Amino acid sequence: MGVNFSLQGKVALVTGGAYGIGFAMAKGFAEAGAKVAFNCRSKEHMEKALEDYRKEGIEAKGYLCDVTVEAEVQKMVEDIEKDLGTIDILVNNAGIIKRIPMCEMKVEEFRQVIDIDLNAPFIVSKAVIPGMIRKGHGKIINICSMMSELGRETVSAYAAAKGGLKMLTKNIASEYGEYNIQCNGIGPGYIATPQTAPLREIQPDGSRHPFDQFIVSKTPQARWGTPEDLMGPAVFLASDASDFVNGHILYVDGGILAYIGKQP
Ligand code: NAP
Ligand code: GCO
Repeated sequence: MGVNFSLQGKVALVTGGAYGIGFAMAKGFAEAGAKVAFNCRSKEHMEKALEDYRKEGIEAKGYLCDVTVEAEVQKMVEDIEKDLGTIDILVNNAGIIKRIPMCEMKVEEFRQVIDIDLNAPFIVSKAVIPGMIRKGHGKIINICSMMSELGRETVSAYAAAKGGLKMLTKNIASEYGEYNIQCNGIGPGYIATPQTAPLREIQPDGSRHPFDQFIVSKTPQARWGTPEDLMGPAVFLASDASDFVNGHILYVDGGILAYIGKQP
């Protein structure tokens, strides 16, 4: 029996799949045969995304939905089930970051990051799992982060959320493995998307951003990741090929977590 990486006939929901990492993973799923659904909050982002998917030859279905609002999520899942069928693959990708020194961060700012990056994966998973149980299988992929393992200045809320998301991943794997649902995480390293654009801005003197230089020096592969670097790992964790992988966080980081850094 050959290894099966195909997603033929599967229904995949990628939250926040309008652009960035989510868009790339959804493209990978479509190329592997899946029917793709995605959501975002902005009508403008939605319309641009549908055009971008069409340019890739993908008839993705887009849903305007704020993943922090349970009623919106439940309606979206019902609509996807009517339009495409029961969801086989869920990627909790939608997320934000706020880079503010902790003691300067307002409580509502901290809460907003936790709400989107941690509470929402709970809300969406809770809405999708019953259908997976009925179907007898399911794949949940939570997009964690290097900040599920490490901290750094100004990202306290984000690191707390992504650390929690790592443990939510392990707990879903523990609680629903008996229903043939595998729940794993992907921990991207530093990826060139709109979320990290401020860290890569060219300086007034034309030099690269100091953080850009720092990350490249800390990455054995000496480059930022691209959203496309996440496509293969996502297809693997969404496919039958990973049916006995459960509760695992797959870091796709060019080796940065393994590397102490070059001696100056
Ligand atoms: P991005 O470019 O900022 O895209 C985020 C996506 O999430 C957008 O489609 C956004 O669309 C959507 N979104 C945000 N809040 C939402 C909400 N409340 N409801 C529905 N959709 C929402 O981010 P990215 O860099 O692709 O990152 C995607 C995921 O990977 C995030 O979870 C991020 O934490 C994680 N990650 C990123 C990196 C990196 O280096 N880029 C590394 C590790 C992990 P709307 O604004 O239109 O809603
Ligand atoms: C930051 C970056 C990181 C990346 C990613 C790393 O400000 O440090 O945004 O948090 O987004 O999460 O894995």
